[in-house]
Amino acid sequence: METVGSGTSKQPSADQLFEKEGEFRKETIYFIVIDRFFNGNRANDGISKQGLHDPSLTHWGHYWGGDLEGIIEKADYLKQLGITAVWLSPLFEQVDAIENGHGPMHGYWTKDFKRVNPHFVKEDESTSLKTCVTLRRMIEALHERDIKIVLDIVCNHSSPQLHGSKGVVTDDGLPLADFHQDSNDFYHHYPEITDWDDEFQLIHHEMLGLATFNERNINFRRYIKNAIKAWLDLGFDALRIDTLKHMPVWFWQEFVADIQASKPDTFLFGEYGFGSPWDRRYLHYANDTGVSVLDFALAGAIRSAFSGQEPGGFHLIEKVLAMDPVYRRSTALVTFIENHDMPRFLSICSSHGDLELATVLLLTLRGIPCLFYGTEHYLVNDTDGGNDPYNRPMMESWETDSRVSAIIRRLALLRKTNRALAYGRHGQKYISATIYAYTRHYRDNRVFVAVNKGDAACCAIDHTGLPEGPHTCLLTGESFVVAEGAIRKLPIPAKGAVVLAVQGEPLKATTVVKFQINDYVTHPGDVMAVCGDAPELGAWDVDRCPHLEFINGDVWFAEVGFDASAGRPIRFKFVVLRSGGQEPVYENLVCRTFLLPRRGSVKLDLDWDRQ
Ligand SMILES: [Ca+2]
Ligand SMILES: [Ca+2]
Repeated sequence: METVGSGTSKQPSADQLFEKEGEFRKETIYFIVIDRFFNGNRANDGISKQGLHDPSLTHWGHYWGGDLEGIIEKADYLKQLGITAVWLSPLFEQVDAIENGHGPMHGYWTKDFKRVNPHFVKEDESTSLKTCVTLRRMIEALHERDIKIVLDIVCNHSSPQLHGSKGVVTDDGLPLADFHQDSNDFYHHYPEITDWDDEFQLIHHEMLGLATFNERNINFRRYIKNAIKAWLDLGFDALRIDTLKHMPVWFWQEFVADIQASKPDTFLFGEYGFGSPWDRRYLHYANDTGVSVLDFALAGAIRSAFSGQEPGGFHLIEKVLAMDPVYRRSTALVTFIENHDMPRFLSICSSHGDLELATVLLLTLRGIPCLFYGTEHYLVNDTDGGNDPYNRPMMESWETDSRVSAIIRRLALLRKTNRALAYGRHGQKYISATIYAYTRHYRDNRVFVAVNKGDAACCAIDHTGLPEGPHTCLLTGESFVVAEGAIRKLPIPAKGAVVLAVQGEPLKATTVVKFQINDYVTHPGDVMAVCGDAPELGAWDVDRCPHLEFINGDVWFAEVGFDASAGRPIRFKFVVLRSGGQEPVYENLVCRTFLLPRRGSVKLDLDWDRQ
């Protein structure tokens, strides 16, 4: 049984707690289904006693042999591809069982949250988190190459009924829970969800017969939180959370608080299946849990724009982006065009050129892009329309010279260096069903993108937002001249794209605070600023205080550097500076206070105070 404080976490010092925030917006994530990536160790293929491994690679629900050694061997490949973070399918030990041809190669039937899946490590090594050597080697191999690692976690459920047993969970090998002998109340005991609009059912009932944890049980909560903290202590940088919507918002708030108390720079994002910005419950999760979410709406819009499944072409994307002000943090949404639960892009739209354009959009629109393994080689299997499990083929190639690989490499590098893609606002410049042109804009950083999924075309862009003179396309090397802010003739070939970029100077200071203010709707000509007692905040002089950048609707954001005031308390409030000699509008409060860390970077994500 888990007891209070039995986790292995070291508590960070007060200084460390505030000097580094979980900033992930510059990253490009690559999602790997471990079993389908690379078989780096053939000796561990036969470890299952249940015949779960299929050496013929024809039974799609069986293990095919991919493992952590495979990730280590391909770490250089990942580096070369240019991605900066990997999301690994769950690593936890699974129930070793198979039913109707389906086993837990996906990793979503956990047996022990403190042990590594033995199918992924050496056949004779300890799978305990405390001692597993291969896991440590993999973390080291990725970190040596500056690749961050996302741990995929499931807190909602363990495993379904398999050979008479259900939800048997151990705590680093010791008995902990059993759905059928649930004397310690670890599980809810309700039937399958039948009404997806019923809040009680969503939280308490089962999904696909999976044994569903009872989050009201403090011992369950301590077990799961301590287990996840132990993984983070090994070096994982972020968490991807499965089935976010099936646990209450208060559970996630407590979870995030405890995780970030232990490791403050942990970025968390979750799966709220098919969440839509028009759905209030989804927005409650997206905005109030402290967990960012996967952007299913944008994925659906990009996919449909190319497949024609829905009419409207690129207007479908416009419609989703127009909803961005409903999010507190739209630039931290995790975006994608395909994943392990839906047919691959090429199954719904077979043109390689379209996949390339969709990848350009993914890597340059707002949000943190997440690629699915194999996208870089046009990997696809169209059996049964490419639905699960046929969307999870084995990786076939390790070349890095395909057109789509080149796009990924160039744009992932741009994301790392140009803050317009990480933080900036989206400005639409031209749209039709087949052509989409837009800019991303943050301070002196600019990125201009035009994508054409139709026949060769030429359009005029009146306000590019780019400086005067020639600009070279990052994808084709072609040159375009901006005169009086415009590109009068922008020819784009059929299924072609143009990406132009201007890089500003990154902000350097002892302490950087990222101020974000939500919930004040400004008018054209208004500028949001942050005004305070520190010299860096203008010492209350509104003519000298730093301005924020408009992001969308009611959100403004900026990094502000502090040197003289680093380590000291600041008092401040937000103020809207208005044009035409109008009085500024101050927040209605005495002041906000914040103790600046001595060094590092922190985020303050605040709402306008009207009192
Ligand atoms: Ca293997
Ligand atoms: Ca639940």
